[in-house]
Amino acid sequence: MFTKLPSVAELQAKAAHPLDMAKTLTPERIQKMAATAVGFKLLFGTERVDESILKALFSLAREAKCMEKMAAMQSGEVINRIEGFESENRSVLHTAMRDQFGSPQTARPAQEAAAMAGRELQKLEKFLKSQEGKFTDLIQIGIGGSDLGPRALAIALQPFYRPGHRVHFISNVDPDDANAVLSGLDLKKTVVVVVSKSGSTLETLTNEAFVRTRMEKAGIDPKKHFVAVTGEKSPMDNPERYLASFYMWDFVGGRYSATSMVGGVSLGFALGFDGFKEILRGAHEMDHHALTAAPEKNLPLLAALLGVWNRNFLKYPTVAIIPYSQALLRFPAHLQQLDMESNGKRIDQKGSAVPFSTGPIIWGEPGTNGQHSFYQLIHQGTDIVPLEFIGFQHSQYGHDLNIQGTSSQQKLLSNLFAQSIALSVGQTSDNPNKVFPGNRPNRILLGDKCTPHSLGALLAYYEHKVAFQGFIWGINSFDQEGVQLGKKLATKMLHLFAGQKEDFPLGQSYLGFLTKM
Ligand code: G6Q
Repeated sequence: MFTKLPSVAELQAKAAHPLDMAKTLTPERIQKMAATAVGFKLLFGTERVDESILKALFSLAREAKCMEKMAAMQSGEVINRIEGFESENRSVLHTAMRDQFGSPQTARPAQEAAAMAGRELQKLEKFLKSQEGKFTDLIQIGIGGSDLGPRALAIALQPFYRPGHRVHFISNVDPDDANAVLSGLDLKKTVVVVVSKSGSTLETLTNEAFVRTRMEKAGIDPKKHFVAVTGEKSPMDNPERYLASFYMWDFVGGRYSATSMVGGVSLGFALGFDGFKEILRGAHEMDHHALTAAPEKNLPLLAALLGVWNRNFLKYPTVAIIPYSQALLRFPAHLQQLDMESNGKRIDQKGSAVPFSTGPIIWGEPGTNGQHSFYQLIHQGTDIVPLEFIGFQHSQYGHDLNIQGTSSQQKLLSNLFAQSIALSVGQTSDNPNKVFPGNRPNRILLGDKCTPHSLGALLAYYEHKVAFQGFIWGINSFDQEGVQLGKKLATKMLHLFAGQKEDFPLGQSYLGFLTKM
């Protein structure tokens, strides 16, 4: 168990006397505490760690067998399980979806999964060619893992879209979501991709019916406009109803599925097949890095260890992820799901309640916008919020203007670096209202430019950071029992709405409020 690992006691002792960053942060430290891989630099001089703490964190990684567990995951061992109890009991092979570029996995389950993904990719390439010129707009209908990752990527990569191609998303069962997207679209030139691994998600099936009906009313044959992405043999696996059907499998979790066909159809439509493959290539390079790089140079492992230091030893309950990049507008929302659904767990892989904190609360917004909103609390509030900044040296469009000696991109980066230093070092003053205590841990992940390739790498960096943390805590990062109870009760509630008999007095009393309004 995590708390019994030998390095934990050492780290606890060190955490009792944390560094004072006002005295610690130097130009040399910023230079030294940096690691580079797959086009990204991780700058962590502003985290509250020194060489001896880092050394103990690397011991922790060794004791928790982080690298062995990453190898087990990527080779397809059954790691999604709770020993001795009914559980999903499967491999975790989202990495196989992008294992198409050399240095392949040699273990049989991983090879087989990569071959299955390869076949779907070939199908996608053919499909995109066959539909060339027919559609200007694509709507993706899906929710949770079948929405957040693909949507975050699609928003981030708009400058790379093929001319005349637009992508839209419908996820919420709120009819206003579908209506807002549908208004203004020429349905004759619209292709709809319905994405549901289970093929049985209420919101998605409802929205599919909603849009199908709209098409039928407009005299359009949905069969020529609807594409399915689903699990084999799911209720949606019915190629008769669709223009094309693509598959995903049990061994790809919803929140890890953006690089499967779950993201493939819409991103391939928008960017072209080669553009989607660039995302996969970037992700694959980060997979290989996570698997093979020494812990001291391994970006996702370093990020995971620094996160564990902040969470379990300095005891901070939340993490803000702040991209200084408008492209990454919805990336924090994807990471919220990725991290909190994976590591928001209270039992270990043997089914015992854990006596320590696991996944933190993840939230975030792009900078500089956040600076004009919640940064007050981050600088001077009573709770310390560690921050993960993401930035890119170059803008995507490259059109920029020099105003008063600096470009907009330079203004963006100035703010990023200034915040990192201000949060770390703080400010003294005779006026208590102008005191900044500093010691707010933060780090910067700096890339060159947000492109399909770098975004694929960034996506995988976070997937592996989350996985490494789960390995350290000994929890199962790949199931999501926590969302089941609400779904079950919502079904009971729906029965009440439909006037059916249902033994659910608590729900009945809520319903009572509606009729009285
Ligand atoms: C992700 C979760 C969850 C899931 C949605 C949609 O890891 O399992 O967010 O993706 O509930 O599920 P379907 O794809 O089955 O519709």
